Parts: sequence; structure tokens; C-alpha cells
Amino acid sequence: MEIQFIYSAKHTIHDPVYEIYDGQKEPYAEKAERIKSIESSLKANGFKSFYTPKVFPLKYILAVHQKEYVSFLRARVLKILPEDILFSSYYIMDTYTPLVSRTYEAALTSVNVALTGAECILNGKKLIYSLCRPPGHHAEHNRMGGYCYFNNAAIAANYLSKKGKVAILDIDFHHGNGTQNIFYQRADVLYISLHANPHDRFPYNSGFAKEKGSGDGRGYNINFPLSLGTTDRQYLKILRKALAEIDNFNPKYLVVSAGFDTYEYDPIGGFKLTIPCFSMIGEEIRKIDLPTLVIQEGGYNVEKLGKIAVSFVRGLTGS
Ligand code: SP5
Ligand code: ZN
Repeated sequence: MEIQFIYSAKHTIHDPVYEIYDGQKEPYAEKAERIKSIESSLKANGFKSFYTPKVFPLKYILAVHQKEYVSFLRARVLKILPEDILFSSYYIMDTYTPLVSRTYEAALTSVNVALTGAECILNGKKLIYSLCRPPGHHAEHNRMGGYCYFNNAAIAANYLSKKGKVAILDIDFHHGNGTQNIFYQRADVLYISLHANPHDRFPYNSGFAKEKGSGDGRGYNINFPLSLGTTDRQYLKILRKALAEIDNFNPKYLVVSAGFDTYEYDPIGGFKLTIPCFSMIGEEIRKIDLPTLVIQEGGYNVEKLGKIAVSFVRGLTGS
């Protein structure tokens, strides 16, 4: 099966040098090299259809994020000097999501990468992979967190939802609190996530199995918190359950929030997935046979990310 990639080299303008973890400065894990490594490995392995994003109007972001939040982000970065970094301010939920002078611009580009992919899906493409950076699934209606500023997957899913029901499958190691928050009350967008138990890992206070949606959205939010040390076999078993739920929901489109921090040697993960497992994950997703938009989320083993992405894409495309 054919696949196209959406990628912008502009993501490198967002380059914080450190984050704060339990009060200490640590090197920033969400490095620009992550996406470069994925892009170059895919190309080296024969995946050659790369397209740069179009520019979409702000209304698609404002359909998901609070106006005041978006304005804050746009205006606040203008006061940051090129070498500076801002940690605590309004609308920031943690110490992993600093602002640098060009963060807003990079976050906008990442959204455009996602929306361009979604538009291709609406135009009849069956499989698109948007190489988004910065990632998005921790960004809520009105707050940034977990390396995320705008919720790329949620903005793309909301755009697709104008034409039919959408399922979002989130396979990042961390729970996508932002995506859950944005669709919690909606029955036309199913959010379903496999992730580390929040008792053990970020975001700590969201992602429990008892969070099932509210109002009209009751039953359309499904969390599968998993133990640290989860293996390929255990993971694939739960993934099949998640895909059965998606099948049952019968959506028109599928959005996959794809994080590779479930890999056994990810520096901030804690599962034990091997590189071949990502092919099997891709294959399971291919089998449900829906028009699919893949959105890049996390994954921090820069050296192995390219290999993981190639494995995943081989499964997705059946090649
Ligand atoms: C998109 C995504 O995967 N965001 C993840 C955000 C989680 N950040 C918190 C992890 C901090 C890692 N630093 C750990 C250093 C331990 N010495
Ligand atoms: Zn993650």
C-alpha cells in the first residue's frame, strides 16, 4: 500500500537546550534530531514521497484551543530573546515545555504538517504520515505540557470530523491527556489510548481506566493503562482489543498518535517493545482498513528512531 509523508525542515527553529525534571536541569529530550533521523532513515529505505506542508488559517487551531491561550503563546514569545528560554508562565502545566523565541512558529508549522496530511485524506488518500514536531497529544484546550503546544492530532481529527466519525488511536508511551481533554464530551470522536499507568509516569493525573468520557461523550474515551516492563506480546494483545473497539465504533477515518517511546531502550520510556514489534503494530493497524493519518508524537532514542519508524511503516504498508 502507498504512503506519503508530510515534513517541514522548519521544526529545528524550536530548540530548547534543557528541561527541568524534579528540580534539576536535564538535556531536552525532544530534540530536533529525532525527526531528522526518522526522515533520513525512511528516505534511505526507499520511502521517497515527501511533501512540504501548506499553510492553513488559524481557525482550525481555534476550533480546538482557547483563543486566549493561542494569543498568549503568540504574544509571549515575541518578548523572548533568541538565546533565552522561559519556563514558568501562564498556561504551562509542567517544566518540560519551555518557550523559546520561535516556539510559536514551530508549533504552527507542526499543525500545518498535520492538517496537510488530513486534507490529503479528505482528498481520497488512504495512508499519510505527518512528521510533526513539536508533538501535540499533551496539549489541552488551554494549556501546554509534555513538550506539546498545539494538539496536532486533535486539530487534524476535528477537521476530519466534519466529514464523518473519527477514531484516534494513541500508541505513545504516555497518556494523551490533551487529546482526551479536547474530545471528552464528544461522541463523534473516539479517543483510545495504550500507555504507561499514570501512577508510574507522566502525566500522573490523567489516563486511568475509569476516565470514560462525560455527557454525550460517555463511553467514547477508552484508556488502557499498562505496567512498566510491558512486552511485545502483552502490548499486541491489548492493541488488538483497542482495534476491536475502533472497529465496533465504525469510524470513517483513523488518526494514529504514534509515539516510539514504547521502545525497550527509550531513555524516558519503560516498556520493552522491540523494533520488530513496531511492524506488527503497523500491520494490526493496516488490517482494520480505514483511511489513516499517522501523526508523530514522542520517541526519544534518537539513534534508533529511524529504524523504529521504518519497521512501523513497513507494517503499515505491508511491505
Ligand atoms: C510527547 C511526549 O512523549 N511527551 C513526554 C513528556 C514527558 N516528559 C517527562 C519526562 C522527563 C524525562 N526526564 C527524565 C530524566 C531522568 N533522569
Ligand atoms: Zn510520550
